[in-house]
Amino acid sequence: SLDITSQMALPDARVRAYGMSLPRMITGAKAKVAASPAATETFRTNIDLTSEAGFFQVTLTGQPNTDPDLYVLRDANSDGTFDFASEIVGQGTGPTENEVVTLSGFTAPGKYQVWVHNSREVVPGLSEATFDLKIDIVSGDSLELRNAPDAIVPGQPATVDVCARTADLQGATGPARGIIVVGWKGAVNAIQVPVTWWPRLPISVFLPEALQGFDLMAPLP
Ligand SMILES: [Ca+2]
Repeated sequence: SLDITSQMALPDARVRAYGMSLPRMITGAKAKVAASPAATETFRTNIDLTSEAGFFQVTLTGQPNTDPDLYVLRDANSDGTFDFASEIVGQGTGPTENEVVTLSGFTAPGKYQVWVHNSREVVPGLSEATFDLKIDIVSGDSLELRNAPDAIVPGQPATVDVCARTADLQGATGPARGIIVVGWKGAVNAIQVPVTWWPRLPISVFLPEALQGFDLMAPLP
């Protein structure tokens, strides 16, 4: 359980949970050099996000002497295509072989695509870049909150019970990750508590020890 104590009234406090999720790994992907990210040589992979995500990060690890660029697009107008000019939601276009894109706040459900554009031959003649992708998205409803308060009274601890529906995680090789978000008006994601689940017996959900009971001194900006 998670104990929340505030020194000030938070009448519209909201506690939400995201997860549990495991990152998706893609290894040994390849892209040939192309002038434009919209070219067919660009690597693309689909992400179908069916519920809001509390965390959304794509990490690209490339090989030396390559310069892949990373883009995350969302089919915002739901026309079934990803338009490079108008539907980019995140990008990493540094001059080296590694890139990371982290979407801020909460990510709306929808159709997403990750693009990797091999932007140039760093070494003449090396026209193909090889890279790994880690797609780390925390979403889903297998992390359940019971007794989540809709108001927090000063000095009075509110206890939230955290349960993982482990049936949803059968076969997972773990660790799976969740996030509990405590927020209030004007600071909807003020406090984020990570939760980790390991597939071993007995089934356990771990909250970080330092955060099992914590005081809210004042809302963050
Ligand atoms: Ca579109």
